[in-house]
Amino acid sequence: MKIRISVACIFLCLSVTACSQVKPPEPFGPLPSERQLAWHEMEYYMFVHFTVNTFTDKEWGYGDEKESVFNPTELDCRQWARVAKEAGMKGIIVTAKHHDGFCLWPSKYTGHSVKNSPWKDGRGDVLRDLRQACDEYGLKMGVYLSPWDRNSSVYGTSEYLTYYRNQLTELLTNYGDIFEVWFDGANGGDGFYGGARETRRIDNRTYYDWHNTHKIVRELQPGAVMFSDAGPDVRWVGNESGMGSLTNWCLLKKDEMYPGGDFARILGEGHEDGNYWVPAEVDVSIRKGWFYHKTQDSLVRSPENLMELYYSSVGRNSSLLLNIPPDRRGLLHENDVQSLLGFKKLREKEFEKNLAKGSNVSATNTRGKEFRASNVTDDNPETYWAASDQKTTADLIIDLDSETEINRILLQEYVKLGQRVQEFKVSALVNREWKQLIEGTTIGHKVIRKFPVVKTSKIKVTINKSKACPVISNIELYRSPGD
Ligand code: FUL
Repeated sequence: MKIRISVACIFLCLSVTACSQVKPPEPFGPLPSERQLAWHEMEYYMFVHFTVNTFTDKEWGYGDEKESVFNPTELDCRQWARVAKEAGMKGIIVTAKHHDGFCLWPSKYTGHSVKNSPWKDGRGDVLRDLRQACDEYGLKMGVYLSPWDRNSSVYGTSEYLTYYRNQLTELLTNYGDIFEVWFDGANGGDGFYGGARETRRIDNRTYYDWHNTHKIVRELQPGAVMFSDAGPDVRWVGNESGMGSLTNWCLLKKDEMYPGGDFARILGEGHEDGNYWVPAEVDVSIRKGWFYHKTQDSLVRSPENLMELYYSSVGRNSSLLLNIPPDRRGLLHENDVQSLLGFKKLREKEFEKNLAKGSNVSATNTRGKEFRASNVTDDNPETYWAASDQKTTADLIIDLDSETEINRILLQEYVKLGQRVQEFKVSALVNREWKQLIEGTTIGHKVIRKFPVVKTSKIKVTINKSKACPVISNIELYRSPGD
């Protein structure tokens, strides 16, 4: 009898333990790869446009520039890296080759490069210097290799593909780990083309045979993401003015797209029903131009303007690739540096204290103890709150303990399980009633939203619509000094 009771007890205990171990939600839809997840974490990094254009005062070089024009007097990649680091950036992407075809490294495959310039008597290599500087400052490095080459005599023929891939191979073999390869979409037109001085048009759907070029990147740099209008890993946001889209899916039907196509709106919003994970990157310049022009020294974006860019990029589920063009010395100009560092200070003040950190959170639905609501305020990106399967709406109530002034909210989905939320709103308890502060659509990796200051002891985040049970990893609240 005694034995039978003990067996029954053990059985009961085992089943209770089994029941309390609720399974995590099944992943939903396309998911980010490891390399994309690492990229999502970067959020803010520097673009460097530098080539013969810096010395000829152009934005697009024709391709006939003499190598001798490239002659920076104080080129110092360590200054670029030091500034990037101090500004809080995580990496630097450099125009290894822009449309003019001039190479910032001594490529074996052309004479149109630093090796025939007076800089360091032709023995210099900007890529090598940048690699060393990035390593010294703990930054990642990326390369821009323009597919359009207005210098190359073979541009427009199949021979050019070999040339392009050889150059890509040099860049991906000789300069350490590359985090992003940037394929821009400007394609074909008039140019020098080895002296032909003519217009060459290519069919950007077929000419580049991107599939085989992508294979080279995967093989040589498996950790690198590839950027272009249509991915494959990171997509253009569809404008160069710094505007991410409020609705921003990390999903894209990329097979229907190609670099240089007319897809601006789709690129902003992504496809809600997209079949690949291809998040958006906002590329924008601190000046009007991408390259340095003395006439723009007084037209550098202010710290406040950069702060707005941050909200419209990182705050809208995108990353911010901010261009700071070195001047003819080869240095980032003092005005740009001042603005960048001013922006860093503003950002620190803007997000000085996360008022939700450690707060108790309750939810109208919770999947199980392991997925409890307070996971969203525990400052651990690996824990999350999730609702039960089939539940696609829920409220999360953050208890701030006492009346607190708030005017910013930051939300993150646990994107390793897919992007799910389609509609949400945020309310505050004011005079015992819920007052709506904002409404939104997508969340994804990160959304940061502003609203007028409200004094409250409770904030409610309502998920109104989600493709599958919502999975939220982080919520932060701030009282920023900004509007
Ligand atoms: C575009 C180029 O045409 C511009 O010159 C610049 O490099 C920008 C970032 O990408 O496609």
